[in-house]
Amino acid sequence: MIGVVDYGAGNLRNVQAAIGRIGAAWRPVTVPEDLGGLAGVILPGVGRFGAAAARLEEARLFDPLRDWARAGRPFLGICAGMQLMFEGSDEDPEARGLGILTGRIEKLTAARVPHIGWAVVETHHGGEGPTPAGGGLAGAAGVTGGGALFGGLPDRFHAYFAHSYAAPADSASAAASVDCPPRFAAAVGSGKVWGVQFHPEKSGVAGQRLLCNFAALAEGGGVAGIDASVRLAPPTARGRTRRVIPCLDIKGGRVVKGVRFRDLRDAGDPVERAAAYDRDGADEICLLDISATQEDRRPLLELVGRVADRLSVPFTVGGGLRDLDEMRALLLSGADRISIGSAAVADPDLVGRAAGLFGSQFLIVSIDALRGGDAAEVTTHGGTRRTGREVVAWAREVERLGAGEILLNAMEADGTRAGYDVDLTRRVARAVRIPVIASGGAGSADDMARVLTDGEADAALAASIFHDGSVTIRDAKAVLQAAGVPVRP
Ligand code: 1PR
Repeated sequence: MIGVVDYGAGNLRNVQAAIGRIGAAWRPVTVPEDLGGLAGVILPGVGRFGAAAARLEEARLFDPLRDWARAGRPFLGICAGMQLMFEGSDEDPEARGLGILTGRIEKLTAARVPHIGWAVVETHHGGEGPTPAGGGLAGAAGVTGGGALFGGLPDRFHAYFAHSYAAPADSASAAASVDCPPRFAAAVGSGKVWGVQFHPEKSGVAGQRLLCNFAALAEGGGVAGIDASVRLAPPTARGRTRRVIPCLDIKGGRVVKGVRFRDLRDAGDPVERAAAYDRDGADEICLLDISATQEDRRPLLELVGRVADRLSVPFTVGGGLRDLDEMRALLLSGADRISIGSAAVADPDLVGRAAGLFGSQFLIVSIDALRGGDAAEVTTHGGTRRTGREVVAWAREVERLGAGEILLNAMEADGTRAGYDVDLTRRVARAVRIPVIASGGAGSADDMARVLTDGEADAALAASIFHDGSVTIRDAKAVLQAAGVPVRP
């Protein structure tokens, strides 16, 4: 039995779903007594270092978890959970980490921070770990070295990251790294005590295999596992890649798509569409409840949960979000990140409050941009209300307030298939250091290549061309790769 530490930060559902998918038994750990009888412990992480450490203290789990890992018992920290294994972090210098590993977590100095998306992990053990045996398990209890955790994985593989801080690549405990650049530690630990900066629960087959290996380390075998015969294609890129994001606009429980935010047409069932795009190689799925703000409605938690349960890649949800409780509810329902548009304009402080509580990497601000000549104005309520705010200035402002990414919707281009607004995208991308998702107007994979190169976007979001099947995600990736854009194949 694997324990998953639940310290109230949310986002456990995806870790739990991923463990369930590999056939391992798990239960939540909320108080020290829950640790009794467990074979291994997973410490997921969401939010700021200091807030997460404080929650562990409040739950009286801080010392028991430290003692558990120091005794060499099976332990896996994920993202902020990995960072907590160190002595401290630049994020909250006064907060104390678990001190399982020596060293401190530092602020990332990459070109775009937060670092969000798929990047190539390079393991330090030099080649494949032990080949998984018997149902996809790598080695047995007692196996030490990186091979045990990385069994069945190539020495370079893609994994999904969402973070602004990281352990230095030269940390004594580093077992894998990413050349973002700069290079940082992607995995740390040895024996049965590990931490990974990426999200294995959101990293497709590679992530499943790693979780399976950890379960095997903990249980000493006996996990159903995954199909070990699937060979992972070696990455063609290095470090950070650009993302392709299909978007599901939702109204009345169905996927819809319009042109310039009007004339909506039905485009299928959200759960089926999302699962199909995941299979086709989507780097992330975006779901926007486009009428929630206008209808003054609460988030679609049940639908979000059903979509999340089918996904092995990250899931962003937006539309109608007005307060922290709604955001937390979405996290608990399986969203990995959330997007706010209208509410950010109405209450800019909400951006800072959400970033402070959940972490910037969790928070996207959606900007619906209406072009008028060279200028572009921010609109809200599905493009029906003008705000008088200029788009580039608003982008700078939301970055200052704590947004981790910008979703830039070019309304004039939306649904037209005439190409992205490359000029506006580039102006916004140059004005901020956080990543920018370009949205609206994709007509071909070449359009995506253009907005990811000339437009300097970090991700290309598209809807119409994927919904009508004129371009598949896999084909788009092939074109991007041929154009020299680093992507996850
Ligand atoms: O303001 O916090 O409630 O968020 C509402 C969200 O819903 C915003 O992100 C806003 O852009 C979006 N939205 C509101 N109304 C519409 C509409 O279509 N009537 N969708 C709408 C805007 C943008 C993307 C679209 C891409 C790609 N659509 O969802 O899928 O532009 O389209 P394309 O590739 O077909 O060109 P709040």
